Amino acid sequence: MSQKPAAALTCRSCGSFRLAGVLDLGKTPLADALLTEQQIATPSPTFPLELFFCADCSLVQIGETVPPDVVFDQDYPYYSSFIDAVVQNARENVRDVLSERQLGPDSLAVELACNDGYLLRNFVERGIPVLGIDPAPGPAEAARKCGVPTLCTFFGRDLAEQLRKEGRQADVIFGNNVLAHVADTNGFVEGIRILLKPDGMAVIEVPYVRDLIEKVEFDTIYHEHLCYFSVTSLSHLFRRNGLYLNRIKPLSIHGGSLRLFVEPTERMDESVRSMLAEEAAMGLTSQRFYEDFAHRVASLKGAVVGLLSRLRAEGNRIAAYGAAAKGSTLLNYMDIGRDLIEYVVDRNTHKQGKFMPGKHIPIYPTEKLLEDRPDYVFLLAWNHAGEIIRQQRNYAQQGGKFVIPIPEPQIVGADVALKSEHE
Ligand code: JHZ
Ligand code: ZN
Repeated sequence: MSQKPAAALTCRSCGSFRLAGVLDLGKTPLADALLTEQQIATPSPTFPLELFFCADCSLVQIGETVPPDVVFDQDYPYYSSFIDAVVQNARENVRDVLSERQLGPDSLAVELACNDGYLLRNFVERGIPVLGIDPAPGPAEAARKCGVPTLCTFFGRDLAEQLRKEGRQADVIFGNNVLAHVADTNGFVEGIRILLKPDGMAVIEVPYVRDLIEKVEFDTIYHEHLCYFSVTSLSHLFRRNGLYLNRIKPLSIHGGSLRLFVEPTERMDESVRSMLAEEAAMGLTSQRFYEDFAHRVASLKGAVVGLLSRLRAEGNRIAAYGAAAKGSTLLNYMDIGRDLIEYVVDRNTHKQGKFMPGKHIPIYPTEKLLEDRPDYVFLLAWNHAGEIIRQQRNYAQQGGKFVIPIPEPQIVGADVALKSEHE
């Protein structure tokens, strides 16, 4: 592992210079910057994508910060409501919060990065006031259309102060898959403290770095994701900003996530205590835990490219499913282009008709799979394998097969598609 020269980088959370390089994925284009036909004629910008570990607070992070207004621009294409598992997870999250907190017409539920309103509409339906905040114009407009009043802007300390002055403090603040995305990590967490009522609670979901490392989910590394959290690093981050990580619920969503319950008063329960102890015992808080990761990622590349190349050499046609941001990292790092994958399908209408960044593979509606019947479908959105395979059972019954790349390449056919229907 290379030790980063002290000059340039400091930890996004604790400010330490003691950052050690974990993995270098080279220079890649922005993962969600899907291209139009005109745009593929000119080269897209690429940015260094390198992962570091902080020896002081254990936070794993990338070095590069692409300006947030470039990442979350007019064309930001991620709309949560296209993914059943995400909608379902949000519904359960709200139901659980309401089962332990009495919220009514005088309460306020805020969501940071409310996207298209997939979560807050569960409160709107119950007559509980909400406020959505999201910097991406397309999803923010979609949220307003489903009845969620939404501020299209970035959240941080200043906005929190302003809302508080206006008397708009929150009983509950949700933030799913947003903490890793913000450039001013401490300012964002401090903003949560400012905006919360003294007896309020923040419910935050983040992908878990332990799953990333253990299951070689290297493709979840891209410029949108600045941080990759452990319980240890989170606990330091909240405490520094006057908040306490009191409870954790592990979730399987997005390859393995944590739902964090954070409050202005400390009352840490056993779920946090045991995970902190487990992380220390398994060495996740030391550089050594990350040492062979780069090697495991390189081996995975060999195995995936080897499999796809063999299938093509045998005369098979391969398409991919899911124009996911993670798919962009995978294709670019593994150098997989149109010679191996003919096209990608995706249910998100905002992505259809565009092209994958860097590799310029075209994106079509999912119906194309049944019409065209490629021999294999490569699951770029492997984290939704169950949902996708269930939905594509007709394709599978007609002989189509799926390739799941992570944690190791695996081919599945109709038997799995039919079995997963009953799960
Ligand atoms: P999916 C996103 O990452 C972006 P991505 C973001 N940066 C983040 O933090 C993580 O999520 C958590 C499509 N699909 O969820 C929809 C279907 O077409 O793996 C999506 O385009 N049909 C905010 O982009 C893509 O696949 C389906 O049935 O890596 C999946 O993207 C399903 C299930 C998905 O996230
Ligand atoms: Zn640190």
